[in-house]
Amino acid sequence: MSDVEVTHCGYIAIVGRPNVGKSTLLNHILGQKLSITSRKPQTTRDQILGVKTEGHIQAIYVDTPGLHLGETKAINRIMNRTATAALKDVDLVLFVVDADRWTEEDESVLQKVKFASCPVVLVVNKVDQLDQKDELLPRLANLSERMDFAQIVPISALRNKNLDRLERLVESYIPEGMQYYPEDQITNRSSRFLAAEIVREKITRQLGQEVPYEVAVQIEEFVYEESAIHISALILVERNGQKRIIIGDRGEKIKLIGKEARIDMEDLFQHKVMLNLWIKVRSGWSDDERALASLGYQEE
Ligand SMILES: Nc1nc2c(ncn2[C@@H]2O[C@H](COP(=O)(O)OP(=O)(O)OP(=O)(O)O)[C@@H](O)[C@H]2O)c(=O)[nH]1
Ligand SMILES: [Mg+2]
Repeated sequence: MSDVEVTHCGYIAIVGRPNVGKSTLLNHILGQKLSITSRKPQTTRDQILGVKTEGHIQAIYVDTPGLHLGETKAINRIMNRTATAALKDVDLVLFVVDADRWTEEDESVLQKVKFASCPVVLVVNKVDQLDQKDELLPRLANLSERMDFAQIVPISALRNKNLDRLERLVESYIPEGMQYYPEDQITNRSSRFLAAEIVREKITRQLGQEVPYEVAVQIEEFVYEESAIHISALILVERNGQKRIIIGDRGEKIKLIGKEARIDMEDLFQHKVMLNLWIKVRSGWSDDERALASLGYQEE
């Protein structure tokens, strides 16, 4: 007779400064696009869980907003606090850095992860961007002196390089325990949240120098019908100029944003989607505690 199967379950925080590739890493580990990404810093704004269950092992990855310096708006404080909170009560920290550079913001993340009560693995991402292959080893040696890391793993999240090795390493840190999520569940976030995030990603990618955190998306309608999911999303921006950019000449940009968002939503929900977008200027919302609370961002 077989006895009770032993299961493993653990939390892994993915932290680092903005733009190092944390969300890209999560998506490539899951093999599914869950967390939004862009070339601009401060793309991820909320903590999001990505759950990967393989046989008896469940890995719960926590993607976090990039820890950043020098911004004082309420939204920035909340984002930094969200990222710092993820360092507590996890079984492992993946500290992600860019192979190409070490900045003041990396240093400030380092000072925080030093206080984590669990092992910290340094993940050196974007190795595909190094001009010379022989640059890597001296860089890793240099990084290894900054802290007593459990391991250092060079990867390219975008090109799926060395992710297998990283995942096997992560598994070795996952303790025995009951699995929190059913094996087919990949996130703790609702479909509404994911839909809003997809719209925000498409907008972020269209904006020029404008900062992504000045755009918020609120789902006003999410109705599932046999024929299609009907979704209405309200886009909030800080300034008129941003509204003009998002709408574009004769509404071309917003049409494109809507089309790209719909395609991603259909892919994620595996269902036809009818998407409506609205846009409003509400200046100062990203520094307004009440407006933030109504959008789901709470200061404790
Ligand atoms: N060349 C290269 N680019 C990468 C790699 N991983 C991520 N990127 C790119 O880096 C940019 C930032 O990636 P994100 O995953 O959004 O970064 P993030 O750390 O989640 O950023 P925030 O959410 O703003 O903190 C995107 O343009 C990615 O395509 C990589 O391995 N190689
Ligand atoms: Mg991110």
